[in-house]
Amino acid sequence: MLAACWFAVMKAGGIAVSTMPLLRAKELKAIIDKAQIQHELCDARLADELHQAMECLPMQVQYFNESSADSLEVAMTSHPPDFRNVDTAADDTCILAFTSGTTGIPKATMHFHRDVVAICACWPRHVLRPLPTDIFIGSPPIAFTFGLGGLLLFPLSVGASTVLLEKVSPPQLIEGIREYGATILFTAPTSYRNLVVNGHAVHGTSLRKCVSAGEALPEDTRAAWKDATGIDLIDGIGATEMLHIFISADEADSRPGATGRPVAGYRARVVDDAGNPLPPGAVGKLAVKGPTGCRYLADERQRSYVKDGWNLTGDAYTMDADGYFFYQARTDDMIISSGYNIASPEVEDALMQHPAVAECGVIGVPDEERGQIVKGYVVLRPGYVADALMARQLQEFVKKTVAPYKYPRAIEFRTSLPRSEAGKLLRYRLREGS
Ligand code: 3UK
Repeated sequence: MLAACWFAVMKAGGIAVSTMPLLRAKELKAIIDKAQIQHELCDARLADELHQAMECLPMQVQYFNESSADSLEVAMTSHPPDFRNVDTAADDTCILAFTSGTTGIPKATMHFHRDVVAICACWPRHVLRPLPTDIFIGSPPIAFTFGLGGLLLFPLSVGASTVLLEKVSPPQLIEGIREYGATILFTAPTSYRNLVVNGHAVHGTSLRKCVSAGEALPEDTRAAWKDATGIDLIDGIGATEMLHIFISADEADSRPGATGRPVAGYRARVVDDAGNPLPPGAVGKLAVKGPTGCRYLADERQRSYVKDGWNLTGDAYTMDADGYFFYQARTDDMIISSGYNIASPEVEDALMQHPAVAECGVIGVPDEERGQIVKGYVVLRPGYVADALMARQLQEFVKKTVAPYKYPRAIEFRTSLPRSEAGKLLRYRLREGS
């Protein structure tokens, strides 16, 4: 089954990928413009959305998943099955991957043919170590480079197979794992958290390796997954700009609370605002260097992402004396309240340890006296009542679990939280609404 996304051929040759349903017409138009798309392959079920975005843009569109005489399926039958490979150079751009846009207008990152080969030679070979007999499955769309690597490039690069599910909610993932005998699962921390509820359904299946990326992995999610399934999660931080994972640890090498160490081929360090390396234990900006790196297409923001050859991912990290990297927050998710630095994810982790909390998101909101105060948005588990008493209980719980000054002075109950299709919490949406 082909996931519901579209592929478009750019003027320069190569492919721009994006998943349509999550994009508003405005964003889609910006992507089409930026990549100078000339030909598109689109799922027929998404034709209306594509039309809205296209307006007078001159493009050739071919639809698939439809029965008409001009469908892609029919067009393919008139072509011979063998073809000559296009002659490409290692440093030709082959992918324009659009950033997931958690902060605003999507940026296009250019990746070369050699980058695609490099990501297959680094993290999978040294951390995941898949076998040709493995069957990959997961939730990220292949238009997101986490999914592109995990569900397409990595399995194919070792001769393994992959299951591309169209719908990837927890019950559908479990069904897919059972039906196809999947052995390697790729998904985001929230998805593991939701899957844990059905952990027994995963227990005893063919699943042998589970990869978490896209957001920080809370320790209690890691522990709950291990309890429910017996499998140790493999955490890894990647970025669209870097194409795939560059800090990670395998099951045997992981350390509580740490993302891991730089993947073979990559170097990483924690730096201050001037770019100077900081000693172990200090919180600073994560800087990485390796065979892949950021190349924004025609975007001023290149200058702030890459400095002196180091990629600045926008994450605050610390490193311990053994070279393990510990995630703190996105640098713009550091809350400064009465002069204290408070990392949103640390408060979220604490809230999530409370049995009443199903999901939560923490941001800083403006406050006259303190500059900012910590505010928590909480989705309760069924059976708990969203009232002032519950808010007070959660506040007391955070005071005891982390530190009194980090507790959320404001709590708002919600029935759901804004997330990207890849499962990432969209804190900027919470900020917009605060
Ligand atoms: C955050 C993490 C803590 C971090 C991605 C694997 O997520 C991917 O790419 P994006 O461009 O976002 C990048 C940012 O997401 N992040 C990702 N993984 C982790 N934070 N722990 C993690 N394990 O802020 C990073 O800068 O959407 C992930 C492979 C390919 C990818 N594109």
